[in-house]
Amino acid sequence: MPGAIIDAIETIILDVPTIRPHVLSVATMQSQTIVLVRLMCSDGVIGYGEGTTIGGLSYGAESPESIKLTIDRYIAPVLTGSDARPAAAMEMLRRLIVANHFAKNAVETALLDAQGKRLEVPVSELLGGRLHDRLPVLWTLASGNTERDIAEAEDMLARDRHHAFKLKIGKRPLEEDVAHVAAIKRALGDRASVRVDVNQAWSETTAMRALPMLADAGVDLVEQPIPAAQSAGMARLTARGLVAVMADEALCGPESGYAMASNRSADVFAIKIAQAGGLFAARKLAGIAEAAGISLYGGTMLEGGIGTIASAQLFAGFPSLDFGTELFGPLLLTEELLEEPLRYEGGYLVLPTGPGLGVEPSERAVAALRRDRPTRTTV
Ligand code: MUC
Ligand code: MG
Repeated sequence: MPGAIIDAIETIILDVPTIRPHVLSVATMQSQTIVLVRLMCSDGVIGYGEGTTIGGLSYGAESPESIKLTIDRYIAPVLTGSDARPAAAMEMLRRLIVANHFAKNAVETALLDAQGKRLEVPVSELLGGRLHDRLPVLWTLASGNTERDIAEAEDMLARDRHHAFKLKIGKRPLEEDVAHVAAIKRALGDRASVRVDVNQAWSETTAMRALPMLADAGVDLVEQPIPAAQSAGMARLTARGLVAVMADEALCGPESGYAMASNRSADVFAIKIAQAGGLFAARKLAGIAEAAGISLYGGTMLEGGIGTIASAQLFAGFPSLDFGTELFGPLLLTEELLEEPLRYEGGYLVLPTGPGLGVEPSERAVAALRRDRPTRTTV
Protein backbone atom coordinates (compact mmCIF):
# COMPACT_ATOMS: atom_id res chain seq x y z
CA MET A 1 0.00 0.00 0.00
CA PRO A 2 1.76 3.21 -1.12
CA GLY A 3 1.70 5.80 1.63
CA ALA A 4 3.09 9.08 2.82
CA ILE A 5 6.83 9.76 2.83
CA ILE A 6 8.78 11.45 5.61
CA ASP A 7 9.82 14.85 4.21
CA ALA A 8 11.67 16.43 7.11
CA ILE A 9 12.46 15.99 10.81
CA GLU A 10 13.10 18.97 13.05
CA THR A 11 14.36 18.98 16.66
CA ILE A 12 14.09 21.87 19.10
CA ILE A 13 15.43 21.99 22.67
CA LEU A 14 13.15 23.67 25.23
CA ASP A 15 14.27 24.58 28.76
CA VAL A 16 11.34 24.77 31.16
CA PRO A 17 11.59 25.75 34.87
CA THR A 18 10.08 23.41 37.48
CA ILE A 19 7.59 24.74 40.07
CA ARG A 20 10.10 23.89 42.85
CA PRO A 21 13.42 22.07 43.09
CA HIS A 22 12.83 18.33 42.44
CA VAL A 23 15.34 16.43 44.60
CA LEU A 24 16.33 12.89 43.57
CA SER A 25 19.26 10.79 44.80
CA VAL A 26 20.97 11.40 41.44
CA ALA A 27 20.19 15.08 40.79
CA THR A 28 18.31 18.18 41.90
CA MET A 29 16.22 19.50 39.04
CA GLN A 30 15.45 23.22 38.81
CA SER A 31 14.24 22.84 35.23
CA GLN A 32 13.39 20.18 32.70
CA THR A 33 14.83 20.04 29.19
CA ILE A 34 12.57 18.77 26.44
CA VAL A 35 13.64 17.77 22.92
CA LEU A 36 10.61 18.44 20.74
CA VAL A 37 10.50 16.45 17.49
CA ARG A 38 8.45 17.70 14.56
CA LEU A 39 8.07 15.19 11.71
CA MET A 40 6.74 16.56 8.41
CA CYS A 41 5.20 14.14 5.87
CA SER A 42 4.51 14.34 2.13
CA ASP A 43 0.72 14.32 2.72
CA GLY A 44 0.97 17.49 4.82
CA VAL A 45 0.56 15.66 8.14
CA ILE A 46 2.85 16.77 11.00
CA GLY A 47 3.59 14.43 13.91
CA TYR A 48 5.12 15.41 17.26
CA GLY A 49 7.33 13.49 19.66
CA GLU A 50 9.33 14.34 22.75
CA GLY A 51 12.56 13.26 24.42
CA THR A 52 13.35 13.99 28.07
CA THR A 53 15.64 12.66 30.73
CA ILE A 54 16.50 13.71 34.28
CA GLY A 55 19.48 15.81 35.36
CA GLY A 56 21.48 15.72 32.12
CA LEU A 57 23.53 12.51 32.21
CA SER A 58 22.93 11.72 35.89
CA TYR A 59 19.94 9.40 35.32
CA GLY A 60 20.86 7.52 32.15
CA ALA A 61 23.18 7.28 29.16
CA GLU A 62 21.31 9.80 26.96
CA SER A 63 21.24 13.56 27.59
CA PRO A 64 18.85 16.03 25.91
CA GLU A 65 21.75 17.22 23.76
CA SER A 66 22.68 13.66 22.74
CA ILE A 67 19.02 12.86 21.94
CA LYS A 68 18.94 15.87 19.61
CA LEU A 69 22.28 15.01 18.03
CA THR A 70 21.33 11.36 17.50
CA ILE A 71 18.12 12.37 15.76
CA ASP A 72 19.69 15.15 13.65
CA ARG A 73 22.86 13.34 12.64
CA TYR A 74 21.81 9.67 12.46
CA ILE A 75 18.05 9.08 12.60
CA ALA A 76 16.77 11.89 10.38
CA PRO A 77 19.08 11.09 7.41
CA VAL A 78 17.94 7.45 7.54
CA LEU A 79 14.23 8.29 7.71
CA THR A 80 13.82 11.26 5.37
CA GLY A 81 12.49 10.09 2.01
CA SER A 82 11.20 6.81 3.56
CA ASP A 83 7.78 5.30 4.24
CA ALA A 84 6.11 7.21 7.09
CA ARG A 85 4.33 4.14 8.52
CA PRO A 86 5.63 3.64 12.08
CA ALA A 87 6.43 -0.10 11.98
CA ALA A 88 8.47 0.15 8.76
CA ALA A 89 10.35 3.24 9.88
CA MET A 90 11.15 1.84 13.33
CA GLU A 91 12.27 -1.51 11.93
CA MET A 92 14.74 0.34 9.69
CA LEU A 93 16.07 2.26 12.72
CA ARG A 94 16.33 -0.93 14.74
CA ARG A 95 18.51 -2.49 12.04
CA LEU A 96 20.76 0.53 11.46
CA ILE A 97 21.11 2.22 14.87
CA VAL A 98 21.88 0.46 18.15
CA ALA A 99 20.61 1.60 21.58
CA ASN A 100 19.63 5.32 21.84
CA HIS A 101 16.20 4.38 23.18
CA PHE A 102 15.14 7.88 24.24
CA ALA A 103 15.89 9.31 20.78
CA LYS A 104 14.12 6.40 19.05
CA ASN A 105 11.09 6.77 21.30
CA ALA A 106 10.81 10.51 20.50
CA VAL A 107 10.80 9.72 16.77
CA GLU A 108 8.42 6.74 17.11
CA THR A 109 6.00 8.95 19.03
CA ALA A 110 6.05 11.49 16.18
CA LEU A 111 5.50 8.70 13.61
CA LEU A 112 2.52 7.36 15.58
CA ASP A 113 1.06 10.84 16.04
CA ALA A 114 1.29 11.42 12.29
CA GLN A 115 -0.18 8.00 11.44
CA GLY A 116 -3.08 8.51 13.85
CA LYS A 117 -3.82 11.93 12.37
CA ARG A 118 -3.61 10.45 8.85
CA LEU A 119 -6.08 7.66 9.71
CA GLU A 120 -8.11 9.98 11.97
CA VAL A 121 -7.85 7.76 15.05
CA PRO A 122 -6.15 8.22 18.44
CA VAL A 123 -2.75 6.53 18.86
CA SER A 124 -4.38 4.14 21.36
CA GLU A 125 -6.51 2.77 18.49
CA LEU A 126 -3.38 2.12 16.39
CA LEU A 127 -2.19 -0.01 19.31
CA GLY A 128 -5.37 -2.08 19.50
CA GLY A 129 -7.81 0.21 21.29
CA ARG A 130 -8.16 1.67 24.77
CA LEU A 131 -9.56 -0.12 27.80
CA HIS A 132 -9.54 3.01 29.98
CA ASP A 133 -10.51 6.62 29.25
CA ARG A 134 -8.61 7.93 32.28
CA LEU A 135 -5.58 6.78 34.26
CA PRO A 136 -4.79 7.16 37.99
CA VAL A 137 -1.85 9.52 38.55
CA LEU A 138 0.28 9.88 41.67
CA TRP A 139 2.43 12.88 42.67
CA THR A 140 6.09 12.83 43.64
CA LEU A 141 7.01 14.62 46.86
CA ALA A 142 10.62 15.65 46.34
CA SER A 143 11.14 19.11 47.77
CA GLY A 144 13.90 17.75 50.01
CA ASN A 145 12.05 18.94 53.16
CA THR A 146 9.68 16.80 55.26
CA GLU A 147 7.34 19.61 56.41
CA ARG A 148 7.11 21.06 52.93
CA ASP A 149 6.37 17.59 51.49
CA ILE A 150 3.57 17.04 54.03
CA ALA A 151 2.09 20.46 53.25
CA GLU A 152 2.30 19.68 49.52
CA ALA A 153 0.58 16.31 50.00
CA GLU A 154 -2.17 17.86 52.16
CA ASP A 155 -2.76 20.47 49.48
CA MET A 156 -3.01 17.77 46.78
CA LEU A 157 -5.46 15.73 48.88
CA ALA A 158 -7.56 18.81 49.71
CA ARG A 159 -7.74 19.67 46.00
CA ASP A 160 -8.54 16.01 45.16
CA ARG A 161 -5.66 16.05 42.68
CA HIS A 162 -3.69 12.95 43.80
CA HIS A 163 -4.30 10.12 46.27
CA ALA A 164 -0.92 8.40 46.09
CA PHE A 165 2.57 9.82 46.62
CA LYS A 166 6.07 8.74 45.66
CA LEU A 167 8.95 9.96 47.81
CA LYS A 168 12.43 10.33 46.35
CA ILE A 169 14.99 8.98 48.81
CA GLY A 170 18.54 7.56 48.83
CA LYS A 171 20.46 10.83 49.04
CA ARG A 172 20.65 10.98 52.84
CA PRO A 173 21.71 8.33 55.42
CA LEU A 174 19.14 5.51 55.68
CA GLU A 175 17.90 6.41 59.18
CA GLU A 176 17.22 10.01 58.10
CA ASP A 177 15.41 8.84 54.96
CA VAL A 178 13.25 6.39 56.94
CA ALA A 179 12.38 9.10 59.50
CA HIS A 180 11.34 11.38 56.61
CA VAL A 181 9.17 8.68 55.01
CA ALA A 182 7.62 7.60 58.32
CA ALA A 183 6.72 11.20 59.23
CA ILE A 184 4.95 11.70 55.90
CA LYS A 185 3.07 8.39 56.11
CA ARG A 186 2.06 9.15 59.72
CA ALA A 187 0.69 12.53 58.66
CA LEU A 188 -1.26 11.11 55.70
CA GLY A 189 -2.38 7.83 57.30
CA ASP A 190 -4.88 5.79 55.30
CA ARG A 191 -5.78 8.78 53.16
CA ALA A 192 -2.92 8.07 50.74
CA SER A 193 -0.64 5.35 49.46
CA VAL A 194 3.05 6.16 50.02
CA ARG A 195 5.82 4.68 47.88
CA VAL A 196 9.57 5.36 47.67
CA ASP A 197 12.00 5.59 44.75
CA VAL A 198 15.68 5.15 45.60
CA ASN A 199 17.01 5.58 42.04
CA GLN A 200 19.68 2.85 42.56
CA ALA A 201 21.34 4.64 45.50
CA TRP A 202 21.66 1.75 47.98
CA SER A 203 23.88 -1.28 48.25
CA GLU A 204 22.06 -4.60 48.66
CA THR A 205 23.09 -4.65 52.34
CA THR A 206 21.53 -1.24 52.95
CA ALA A 207 18.42 -2.24 51.03
CA MET A 208 18.07 -5.43 53.11
CA ARG A 209 18.17 -3.27 56.25
CA ALA A 210 15.77 -0.74 54.74
CA LEU A 211 12.95 -3.08 53.64
CA PRO A 212 11.60 -4.00 57.11
CA MET A 213 11.91 -0.37 58.26
CA LEU A 214 9.95 0.86 55.23
CA ALA A 215 7.37 -1.92 55.63
CA ASP A 216 6.92 -0.87 59.29
CA ALA A 217 6.47 2.75 58.21
CA GLY A 218 3.58 1.67 55.96
CA VAL A 219 5.27 2.05 52.56
CA ASP A 220 3.48 0.17 49.73
CA LEU A 221 6.22 -0.02 47.12
CA VAL A 222 10.03 0.33 46.89
CA GLU A 223 11.33 1.34 43.47
CA GLN A 224 14.79 0.46 42.13
CA PRO A 225 16.56 0.35 45.50
CA ILE A 226 19.88 -0.97 44.13
CA PRO A 227 21.85 -0.53 40.87
CA ALA A 228 20.11 -1.55 37.67
CA ALA A 229 22.72 -4.17 36.80
CA GLN A 230 22.21 -6.10 40.08
CA SER A 231 19.22 -8.19 39.08
CA ALA A 232 20.20 -11.10 41.35
CA GLY A 233 20.17 -8.66 44.29
CA MET A 234 16.76 -7.38 43.20
CA ALA A 235 15.55 -11.01 43.18
CA ARG A 236 16.81 -11.52 46.74
CA LEU A 237 15.08 -8.32 47.91
CA THR A 238 11.86 -9.34 46.16
CA ALA A 239 12.00 -12.79 47.75
CA ARG A 240 11.91 -11.22 51.24
CA GLY A 241 8.25 -10.47 50.53
CA LEU A 242 8.17 -7.58 53.02
CA VAL A 243 7.10 -4.85 50.64
CA ALA A 244 6.52 -4.84 46.87
CA VAL A 245 9.73 -4.19 44.90
CA MET A 246 9.59 -2.37 41.56
CA ALA A 247 12.16 -2.34 38.75
CA ASP A 248 12.66 0.94 36.88
CA GLU A 249 16.17 1.74 35.59
CA ALA A 250 16.80 -2.04 35.20
CA LEU A 251 14.18 -2.17 32.43
CA CYS A 252 15.51 -1.00 29.09
CA GLY A 253 13.35 -3.01 26.72
CA PRO A 254 11.76 -6.45 26.38
CA GLU A 255 15.02 -8.40 26.69
CA SER A 256 15.89 -6.92 30.08
CA GLY A 257 12.28 -7.48 31.13
CA TYR A 258 12.46 -11.13 30.12
CA ALA A 259 15.63 -11.62 32.19
CA MET A 260 14.11 -9.84 35.20
CA ALA A 261 10.86 -11.81 34.92
CA SER A 262 12.67 -15.16 34.54
CA ASN A 263 14.49 -14.58 37.83
CA ARG A 264 11.52 -12.90 39.54
CA SER A 265 13.71 -9.86 40.14
CA ALA A 266 10.72 -7.59 40.85
CA ASP A 267 7.05 -7.69 41.85
CA VAL A 268 6.23 -4.68 39.66
CA PHE A 269 7.59 -3.27 36.37
CA ALA A 270 7.68 0.50 35.76
CA ILE A 271 6.90 0.80 32.06
CA LYS A 272 8.54 3.84 30.45
CA ILE A 273 8.21 4.37 26.72
CA ALA A 274 11.56 6.20 26.51
CA GLN A 275 13.55 3.66 28.49
CA ALA A 276 12.01 0.78 26.53
CA GLY A 277 12.87 2.41 23.18
CA GLY A 278 9.36 3.35 22.10
CA LEU A 279 5.70 2.44 22.51
CA PHE A 280 6.00 -0.84 20.58
CA ALA A 281 8.91 -2.02 22.74
CA ALA A 282 7.18 -0.84 25.93
CA ARG A 283 4.08 -2.82 24.95
CA LYS A 284 6.22 -5.97 24.52
CA LEU A 285 7.78 -5.34 27.93
CA ALA A 286 4.33 -5.03 29.51
CA GLY A 287 3.30 -8.30 27.82
CA ILE A 288 6.26 -10.09 29.39
CA ALA A 289 5.29 -8.75 32.82
CA GLU A 290 1.67 -9.84 32.36
CA ALA A 291 2.72 -13.33 31.27
CA ALA A 292 4.98 -13.63 34.33
CA GLY A 293 2.35 -12.39 36.79
CA ILE A 294 4.29 -9.17 37.46
CA SER A 295 2.21 -6.05 38.15
CA LEU A 296 2.37 -2.97 35.95
CA TYR A 297 3.02 0.68 36.77
CA GLY A 298 2.96 3.52 34.24
CA GLY A 299 6.29 5.35 34.57
CA THR A 300 7.50 8.75 33.38
CA MET A 301 10.74 10.46 32.45
CA LEU A 302 9.07 13.69 33.60
CA GLU A 303 7.95 14.40 30.07
CA GLY A 304 5.94 17.43 29.00
CA GLY A 305 2.47 17.11 27.48
CA ILE A 306 3.50 15.27 24.30
CA GLY A 307 5.49 12.49 25.98
CA THR A 308 2.97 12.21 28.81
CA ILE A 309 0.08 11.67 26.42
CA ALA A 310 2.12 9.27 24.27
CA SER A 311 2.63 7.15 27.41
CA ALA A 312 -1.05 7.46 28.32
CA GLN A 313 -2.12 6.30 24.85
CA LEU A 314 -0.19 3.08 25.46
CA PHE A 315 -1.11 2.58 29.12
CA ALA A 316 -4.81 3.03 28.29
CA GLY A 317 -4.65 -0.37 26.57
CA PHE A 318 -3.20 -2.26 29.58
CA PRO A 319 -5.86 -4.49 31.19
CA SER A 320 -4.62 -3.60 34.66
CA LEU A 321 -2.23 -1.08 36.16
CA ASP A 322 -2.08 -2.34 39.76
CA PHE A 323 0.04 0.57 40.97
CA GLY A 324 -1.39 3.29 38.71
CA THR A 325 0.81 5.79 36.89
CA GLU A 326 3.04 8.77 37.56
CA LEU A 327 2.07 10.74 34.45
CA PHE A 328 2.25 14.10 36.24
CA GLY A 329 5.22 15.57 34.29
CA PRO A 330 3.39 18.66 32.93
CA LEU A 331 2.22 19.56 36.45
CA LEU A 332 5.84 19.92 37.58
CA LEU A 333 6.54 22.62 34.97
CA THR A 334 5.85 26.34 35.35
CA GLU A 335 4.87 26.76 31.69
CA GLU A 336 1.99 25.32 29.66
CA LEU A 337 3.50 23.71 26.56
CA LEU A 338 0.29 22.58 24.84
CA GLU A 339 -2.41 24.47 22.94
CA GLU A 340 -4.99 22.83 25.27
CA PRO A 341 -3.76 21.84 28.76
CA LEU A 342 -4.16 18.19 29.78
CA ARG A 343 -7.14 17.35 31.99
CA TYR A 344 -6.25 16.12 35.49
CA GLU A 345 -9.36 15.41 37.59
CA GLY A 346 -9.92 13.59 40.89
CA GLY A 347 -6.57 11.81 40.84
CA TYR A 348 -6.82 10.86 37.15
CA LEU A 349 -5.45 12.00 33.79
CA VAL A 350 -8.27 12.08 31.24
CA LEU A 351 -7.22 10.84 27.80
CA PRO A 352 -7.90 13.14 24.85
CA THR A 353 -10.15 11.74 22.13
CA GLY A 354 -8.72 13.50 19.05
CA PRO A 355 -6.67 11.83 16.31
CA GLY A 356 -3.00 11.00 16.83
CA LEU A 357 -1.81 12.00 20.28
CA GLY A 358 -4.82 14.32 20.54
CA VAL A 359 -2.67 17.25 21.70
CA GLU A 360 -0.69 19.95 19.89
CA PRO A 361 2.32 21.94 21.14
CA SER A 362 1.80 25.65 21.76
CA GLU A 363 3.86 27.55 19.18
CA ARG A 364 3.92 30.53 21.55
CA ALA A 365 5.49 28.39 24.31
CA VAL A 366 7.96 26.83 21.87
CA ALA A 367 9.07 30.28 20.68
CA ALA A 368 9.46 31.51 24.27
CA LEU A 369 11.34 28.49 25.67
CA ARG A 370 13.53 27.29 22.80
CA ARG A 371 17.23 27.22 23.57
CA ASP A 372 18.34 28.02 20.01
CA ARG A 373 17.34 27.68 16.36
CA PRO A 374 15.80 24.34 15.31
CA THR A 375 17.83 21.84 13.29
CA ARG A 376 15.97 20.58 10.23
CA THR A 377 16.95 17.60 8.08
CA THR A 378 15.07 17.37 4.75
CA VAL A 379 14.96 14.90 1.87
C1 MUC B 1 12.01 7.91 38.17
O1 MUC B 1 13.07 7.47 38.52
O2 MUC B 1 11.03 7.21 38.34
C2 MUC B 1 9.55 9.73 37.86
C3 MUC B 1 8.90 10.49 38.76
C4 MUC B 1 9.83 11.33 39.35
O3 MUC B 1 9.63 12.17 40.21
O4 MUC B 1 11.05 11.07 38.83
C5 MUC B 1 10.90 10.16 37.78
C6 MUC B 1 11.97 9.24 37.49
MG1 MG C 1 12.18 5.55 39.22
